[in-house]
Amino acid sequence: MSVISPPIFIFDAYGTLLDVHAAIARCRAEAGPEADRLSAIWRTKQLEYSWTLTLAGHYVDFWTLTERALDYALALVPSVDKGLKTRLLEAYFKLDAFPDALPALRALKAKGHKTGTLSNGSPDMLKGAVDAAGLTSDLDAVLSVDVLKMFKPRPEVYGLVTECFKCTPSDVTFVSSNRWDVMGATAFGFRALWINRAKMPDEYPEFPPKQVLADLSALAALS
Ligand code: 2OP
Repeated sequence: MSVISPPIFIFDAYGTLLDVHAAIARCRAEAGPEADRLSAIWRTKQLEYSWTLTLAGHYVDFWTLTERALDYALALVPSVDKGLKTRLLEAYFKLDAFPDALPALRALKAKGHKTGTLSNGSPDMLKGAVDAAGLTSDLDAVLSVDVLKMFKPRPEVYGLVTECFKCTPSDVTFVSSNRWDVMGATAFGFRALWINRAKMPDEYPEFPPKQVLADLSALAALS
């Protein structure tokens, strides 16, 4: 299957450009043997809160949800020192990008594509992480759901992209490592690529990705 590459490439942020497990990686030695379990629970709860609140018609910003999810994870995994909370949150605010993120953005920019990110992240945390990761100058737009007070995968959120770039959904290639986000983007009419770094099984059969890629380095080969 060939990749169709409309001119605008929009990336999910957390888990796609930014490594959500980079925070625990910075404290791994102190966190002990259950460090990875803690990080997985942290991420799962953070997402769960965003979806359940949106379903209930409420909104709490993603940074607050990130802190609450960490509190929950620390309570559930008592072997990890609760004193690491501040360091973990500071690290999350300035997450590392995946090593292939910047080269992929640069390759797309060199080919004349517009690029951006659309994230559930609140504006401050998104700016903090994108700046710290050195991605800012290679992104034409950094879009947060916060203006709408609802989270992906609500269709209104994907509409922020078409509004920002004054384009139609078919002009957009949406890139995410989160299969649920690929579902939302596909349902909205974007051509979505799934970055399946973790080799997870496929889901959401009604809303398949246009293509599955192992990582962002494959994007550089798109024309
Ligand atoms: C995002 O950046 C939460 O990964 C999700 O929107």
